[in-house]
Amino acid sequence: MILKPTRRGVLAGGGAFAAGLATPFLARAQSYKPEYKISTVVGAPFPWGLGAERWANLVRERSGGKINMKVYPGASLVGGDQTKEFTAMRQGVIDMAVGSTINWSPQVVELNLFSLPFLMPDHKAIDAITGGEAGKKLFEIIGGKDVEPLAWGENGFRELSNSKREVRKPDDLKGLKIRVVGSPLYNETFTALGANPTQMSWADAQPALSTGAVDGQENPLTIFTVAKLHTVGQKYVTLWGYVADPLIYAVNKQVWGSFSPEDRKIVRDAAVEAAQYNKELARKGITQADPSTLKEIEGLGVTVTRLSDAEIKAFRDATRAVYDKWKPRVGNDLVATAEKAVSARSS
Ligand code: X2X
Repeated sequence: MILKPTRRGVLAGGGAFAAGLATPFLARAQSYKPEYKISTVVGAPFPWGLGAERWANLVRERSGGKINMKVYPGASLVGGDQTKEFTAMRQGVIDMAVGSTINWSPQVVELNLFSLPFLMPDHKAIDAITGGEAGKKLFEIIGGKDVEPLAWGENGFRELSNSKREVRKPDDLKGLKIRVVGSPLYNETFTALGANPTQMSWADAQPALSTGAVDGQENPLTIFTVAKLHTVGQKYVTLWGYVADPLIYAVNKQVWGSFSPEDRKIVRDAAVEAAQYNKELARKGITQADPSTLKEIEGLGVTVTRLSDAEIKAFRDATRAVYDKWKPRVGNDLVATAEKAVSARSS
């Protein structure tokens, strides 16, 4: 059925020689889908969703409309269960994703690296890991699982919020019900701190906060502001920067293989540019040089607590056993490479 018109078209275009050259091209052109679905957990105007939109727009523009990518936020392609996103992409149920390392860590255990408490003290530390040997190794691992990773974006440093009280020391967390996601590493971290962690998706988290079924959560401040978490009772924010989740821009391998080399370059370059834009947005307003987002949150009547180094050390000490336990699970070499990159980073 498909072959006949193709052959006729090719032969009409100039005989057997041209047919030999042109067939692979036509076969490929025919296999392009009308739409490529990008999965994300949050859409625009979160930096995460804006990055995914930018990726789609750049590719549409540069491919002359041939590659049409569409963002599906809310992990809607996996029924809201964000921890199934990687499997769905691997199986080709979804074509592409801008996914959090946390959500993919149940399938890619090495991605728990970024969830080791207090591994990364600042943005330079994240960049030293993702931009160095450890980042390369992680892309190789993902590349071995039917997924082509293209670029590192960012959700961000995950700060703690709750509805009950200011948290300055581990003891303040005692008995607080905290929503977490992803890997058992989070359960262990919060249990070590005396809190009462409970796993749930982002879709379930907001109603749970709103009804008081849980007291608190941890997420980047851009998620806090855009999702207006102060309206679901989150009155206290502690800046402790205990983990950060990078995002990975990625494509199912079969889809990737179906693109011409020129189109692959378009998709990869666009991912790198969009991820850079995403990172800039994710880092805006939360640094000491530019605290505008922090001010905005305080303006909402939220108490924002910045911990001193000594106060952070108390949390680090309390979670050290979890770090040590997970180090071999993540991979001793990989963690050592990441630790070295962090201590050698430029300041
Ligand atoms: O569910 C979360 O907390 C979120 C939105 O940050 C992730 O998808 C990891």
